[in-house]
Amino acid sequence: MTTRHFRPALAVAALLAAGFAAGCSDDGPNDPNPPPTSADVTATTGLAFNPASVQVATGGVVTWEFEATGHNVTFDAVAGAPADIGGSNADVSISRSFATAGTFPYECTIHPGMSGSVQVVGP
Ligand SMILES: [Cu+2]
Repeated sequence: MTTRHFRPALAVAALLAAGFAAGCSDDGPNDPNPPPTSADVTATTGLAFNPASVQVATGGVVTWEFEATGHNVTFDAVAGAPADIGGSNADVSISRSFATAGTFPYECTIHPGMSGSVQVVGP
């Protein structure tokens, strides 16, 4: 009889423990992983920015690594966008820092449809 009384108690304890564990997991959004301070984008010979979208923290740096085909990075007219990487750039890496939070779409004006965006997150 004694053990029968203990078993439900143990089951309740186990459920409470599981509940606490789930509660801890749910606290995750209160302490999200911060966005990275840097990101790399490859401007490929296949006429694409890879990845097409990157995210960095405010003040973060994005480096475009230009492969053998010449490309540029021309930002949409969005307040806070950094200077364009104009002209035709091949076999070189060029960085821009992003001081302002927001979403900054860009394109390569040499290759219609070749576009990407940088999302800058945080205060
Ligand atoms: Cu291009």
